[in-house]
Amino acid sequence: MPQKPIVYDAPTPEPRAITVEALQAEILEKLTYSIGKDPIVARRHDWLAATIYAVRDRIMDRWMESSRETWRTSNKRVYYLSLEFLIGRLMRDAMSNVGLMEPVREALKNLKVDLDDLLDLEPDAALGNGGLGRLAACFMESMSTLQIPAYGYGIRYAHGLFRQEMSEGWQVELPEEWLAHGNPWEFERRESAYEIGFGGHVEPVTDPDGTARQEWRPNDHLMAVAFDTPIVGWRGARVNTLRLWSAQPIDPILLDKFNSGDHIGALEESARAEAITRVLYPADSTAAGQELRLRQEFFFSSASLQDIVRRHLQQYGDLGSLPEKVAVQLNDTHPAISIAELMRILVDLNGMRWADAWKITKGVFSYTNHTLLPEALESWPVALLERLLPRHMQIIYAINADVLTEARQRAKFGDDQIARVSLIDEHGGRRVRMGQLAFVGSHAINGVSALHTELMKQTVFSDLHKLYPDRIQNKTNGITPRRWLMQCNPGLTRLITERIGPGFLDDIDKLRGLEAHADDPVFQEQFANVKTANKARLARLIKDRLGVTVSQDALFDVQIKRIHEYKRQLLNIIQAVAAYDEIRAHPERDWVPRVKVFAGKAAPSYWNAKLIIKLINDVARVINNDPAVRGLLKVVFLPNYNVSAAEIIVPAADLSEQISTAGMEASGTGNMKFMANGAVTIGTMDGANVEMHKEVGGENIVIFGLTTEQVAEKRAKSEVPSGAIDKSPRLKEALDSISSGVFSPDDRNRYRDLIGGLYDHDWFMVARDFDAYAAAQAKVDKLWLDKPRWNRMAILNTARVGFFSSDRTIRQYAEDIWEVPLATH
Ligand code: HBZ
Repeated sequence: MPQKPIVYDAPTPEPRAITVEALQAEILEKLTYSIGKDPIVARRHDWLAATIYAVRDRIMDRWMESSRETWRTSNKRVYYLSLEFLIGRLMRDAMSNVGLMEPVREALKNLKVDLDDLLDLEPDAALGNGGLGRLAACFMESMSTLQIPAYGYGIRYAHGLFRQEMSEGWQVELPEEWLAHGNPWEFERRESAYEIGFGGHVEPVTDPDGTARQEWRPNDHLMAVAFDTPIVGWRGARVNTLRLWSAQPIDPILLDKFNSGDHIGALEESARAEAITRVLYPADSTAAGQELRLRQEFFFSSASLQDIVRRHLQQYGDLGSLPEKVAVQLNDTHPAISIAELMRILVDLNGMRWADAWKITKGVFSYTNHTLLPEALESWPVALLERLLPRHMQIIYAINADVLTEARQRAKFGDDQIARVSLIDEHGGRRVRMGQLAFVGSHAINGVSALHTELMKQTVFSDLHKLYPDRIQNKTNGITPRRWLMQCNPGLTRLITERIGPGFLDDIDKLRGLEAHADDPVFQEQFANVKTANKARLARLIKDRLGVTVSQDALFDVQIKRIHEYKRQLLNIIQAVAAYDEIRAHPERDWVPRVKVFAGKAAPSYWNAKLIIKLINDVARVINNDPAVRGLLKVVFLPNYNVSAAEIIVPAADLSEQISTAGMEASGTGNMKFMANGAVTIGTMDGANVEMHKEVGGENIVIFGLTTEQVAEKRAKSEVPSGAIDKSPRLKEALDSISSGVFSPDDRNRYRDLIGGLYDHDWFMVARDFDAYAAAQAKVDKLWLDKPRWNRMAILNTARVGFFSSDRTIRQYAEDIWEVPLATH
C-alpha cells in the first residue's frame, strides 16, 4: 500500500505557443524579476541567465508531466549511476531539442543581444574525464528521446575536470570553476536530503519480536543534498532528471567550538563533509585508490539507493517488487558498493531474508565494464573497507562465501579458479575486487563493443563467465546524433535535409538515403564546401589561440582524446617527424598539405602522458617555423580540450585518428562523432573501429596495424622491439632526432627515456606498428588527391553512421537488460 496517496492527475497546461514576441517578453521578465537587472545595465552573463531561465520555463510543464506519467502508469524506472556525467553546455541542446533555437535567436536580436555570444559564455560542465562520462551524458539524452523514465545519479562536483593551460609546452592544471556564476539549470531540493554514514561499528541487535539482526552504527555523518537538472529529449519527447548529490555537514557550524574561541575548528566538520564533493578525480584510466575516492563512491551510491527505495516504497509500499519496477545500471565499478548497500537496506533495515534480498539485488542491478586495463580495475584494501564501511565488508564476505560455495559445488571449480573468482584478492595485502562484486551482484554484465565484450570473456572475467555463462552481453556504445551532428554541424544538417528531407532527424538510419548521392558531383561539392566552412572556423580558432596560420585547404588530420600511451599520440607525432624529414629530403614531391591537430588532457600524475604533450608542442614549434617545410605540414596542440572544443573541432576534421594498440581501447566514441561528420578514419582493428569497418565498408576506412591476437602473441614472446626499428630507416631517423634533442635543444635528454622505451619493451607497439601506420598515411594522401573518391568516402561515412546512435544502444539496454517497454510512436 502506498504510504502517501500520490496526486498524479494534475492537469497539464496547454503548451504555450512559441513566438518571438512571447519569448522576448519572457527573457525580459526573467532579467528584471529573477536576475534583478535593468536591460540598460545588464551584462552578458545576466542575459545568459535570463535566457536560460526563459528556456527552462518552456520545459517545466513537460518535466512535471513526464514524472506524473511514470507515477500514473507504474512504468519501470531506469537509474543510471555514474560517478561522471560529462554533459558540457546545456543551452543549445535544450533549445534545439524543443525547437527554440531560431525564435530565441530572433527574440535576443530584438533585444540587441547575440545568441552565439551567449552560447559561448555558458560554462562547459566537465563533471567527467572522458569517454565514460560523455557516454553517460549521451545516454541521458537518448533515454529522454526514447521516452524511458530514467534518472541519472551522480556527484555535483564543485570543481569539474581541471582547466589545462600550457606553460612552455607543458601542461599546467588549474581549478575549474563552472559554478562561479551560479547554475541556472539546477534546482536544489533540500527536502530530498539523506544522511550518509561512515566508520563506527556493527552491533548485533534483537528486535522486540525476537529477530536477530546486525545494525551498523556509523560514527561519522553527513548529508547528501539533491540538485536536479532537467534533461530534455529530441522534440521534447520527455524530460528526465539528472540528480547530482552535494555533500553538506549536518551542523554547518559547531557553535560550542566557535563560542569557546576555536573559530576554525568550528568549521572543521563542514570542511570535511564538503571535501567529498569538492573535486572530480582527474584520472580516466587508473583507479584512484584514495580514501576520499571510496568516500565519494559510497556517498553517492548510498544517497541514490535511499532515494530509489524511498520513491519505490512511496509508490508501491513493498520492496518485493523492486526488480519489476527498478533497473539500476552501474557505470563501471565506481558505484559497485551499491550492491552491498542495497543488501544492507533490504536485510538490516527491512528485515528481509538474505536469499530473497540477494535475488532482488541481482534482479535490480546490471554492470557496464569500460576497460580491461589492469591499472584501472578497482580494488580496495580490506582494512580500509572495514574501517569506513564495516557492515558492508561483512556483507561482501557473506556474498563471497555464497559465490565460492556455488563455484565449488555446482561448477566444480578447483583452488586456482576459486582464487580467481573470489571477491577478495589474497595476493599481497588483501583487497576487495570491485569488478567481481559488480559481476556477481548483477543479472547482466556488458562490454561496450563487440571486441571488448569478447575480450572480457577471455580475460578479466573468464572464470566468472564460466560460472555464469549467460550474464555477459555486448552493448556497443553510441553517441547522440542531436548534439554530435545536428547541433554541432548545422551546415551539414541543412545540406542533408535539402537532399533527403528531414526524416533522418527522427530516424537516424534514414541517413542511408545519402548513399544514392555519394557519387553526385554536385552533392560532393556541397558536402566538401560545408567541410571547408567548418575548417575555416577551426582555422580562425587556431589563429586566435595559438597564433598559428593554417590553410583551410590542407587535410585536417585530428587526434583529440585523453592523452594515454595506449591511445598512441606518440605514434602520430613520430610520424609527423618522419614526414617532416621527408618533406625536407624530397622537396620536389607532390606533398599533400596537412594540419595535424592534437588536443587532450593528461592525468596530472601521469608523467609520460605529460611528456608526450610537451613533445607535441616541441615538434610543433620546430616544424611550424621551418621555412623548408613551406607550410606543407603544421602541427597544433589546442589547450583545454573539452566537450565544447570537440563540438568545433569534430565537424572540421577530414581525417580521424583512432590508432590505439589493438585490444586496448574498449570502444571509443570520438571515432563515431567524426564518422557522423564525414571524416575518414585511420585506425586499428580495435574497439568499435571493428564495427565501423563493418558498417562503412573496408574501402571507406583506412585500417592498419597489428591485430589483437598479434599484439598478444608479441607480448607473450617478449619479442625484442628494436628489430622493427632496425628494419625501418625512416622510423630510426625520426626516433634519433627526437631522442638526441633536435626538438628540445634546451634539454637534449628530455625524450631519451621515452624513446628508449620503444627500443626496450615497446608495450604499446609504437615501433612495431610504425611502418604500417606510415603506409596507411601515404594511402590517405593518395585518396585525398582523388577528390571524387575522397568525397564519396566522406559522404558514405555520414550515410552509414546510424548504428552508432546512442538511441540504438539505449534500445538494446532497454530490451535486453532493463526490460522496460519502448514507446512505439
Ligand atoms: O569508456 C572509456 C574507454 O576507454 C573507451 O574506450 C570507451 O569508449 C568509453 C565509454 O565506454 N573509459 C573511460 O573513459 N574510463 C574512465 O573514464 C575512467 C574513469 C575513472 C576511473 C577509471 C576509468 O577510475
